[in-house]
Amino acid sequence: MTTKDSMELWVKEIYQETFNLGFKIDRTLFSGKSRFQQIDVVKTKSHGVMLLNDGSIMLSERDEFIYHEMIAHVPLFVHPSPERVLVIGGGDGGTVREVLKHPKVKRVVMVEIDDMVIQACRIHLPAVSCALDDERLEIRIQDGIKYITEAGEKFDLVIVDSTDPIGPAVPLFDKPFYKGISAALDSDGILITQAGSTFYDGETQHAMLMNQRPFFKNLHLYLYSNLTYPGGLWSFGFASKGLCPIQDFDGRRVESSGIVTSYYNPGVHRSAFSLPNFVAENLASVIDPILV
Ligand code: AG3
Repeated sequence: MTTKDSMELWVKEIYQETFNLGFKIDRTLFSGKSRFQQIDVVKTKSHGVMLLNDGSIMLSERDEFIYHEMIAHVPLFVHPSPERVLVIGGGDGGTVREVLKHPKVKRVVMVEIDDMVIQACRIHLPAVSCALDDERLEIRIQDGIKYITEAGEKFDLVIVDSTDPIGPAVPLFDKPFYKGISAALDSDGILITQAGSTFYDGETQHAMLMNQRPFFKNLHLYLYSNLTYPGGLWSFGFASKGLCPIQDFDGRRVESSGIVTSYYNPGVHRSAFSLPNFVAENLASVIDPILV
């Protein structure tokens, strides 16, 4: 995770074994090895506190609002009555913090496999983990795949706030998991998935969407900027049983909600689904056209 360079410590995320991304460290706040992974929380010189799992940057205080607002508000402002939300992963709490800003949401279940992530973020990232004690939230320390196969509860929205599809996260990008999620979603259901870098993960995006295709009527990809993940322009998958992220979206709902955001707004929502040609061409056979 860190490297000593002229006596200075740096976060060094090596991506796809070919290049690295560096951030200068001020000091280390937490370092622990759980049953599942290495977890580090460091204070960087330029991006505030940063969380890393197995050396991959999960979030920084400086830009986490972008990721968490986009993963949550896009589907919540498309679904007409999002009352029950399931978050798989997301132990830092950023996603549930945004989800719980919606008064319509009555119940959130967050299924995080690694309690150490939650505990480390409660202590060192209070502005991210601040909603973890909300009374509408049930936290389950459990494997998301196991939960989905056994739960039997229905949801309006499922958000998979996962790491990259490597190691233990691979099944979270596979068909059986998406089949289980589809079964757990009600008729207007939406699934949001962490879909990687537009530049470096084209194959992963294609494979992920192909695995979702049999279980969802509409499949889309949408974009957001990121300062701390390799490649800068990252994406989420939007899969639904029928709702269209543009046609079923009414920007006036955002304005009248009074929900305060720093990145997300109706214009950002719409434009996020406009894909650069190289992305659209790569995914042409698997995503649905946006009709505007
Ligand atoms: N989820 C991880 C996104 C992937 C980051 N990948 C990387 N750095 N190679 C972030 C969790 C935030 N709740």
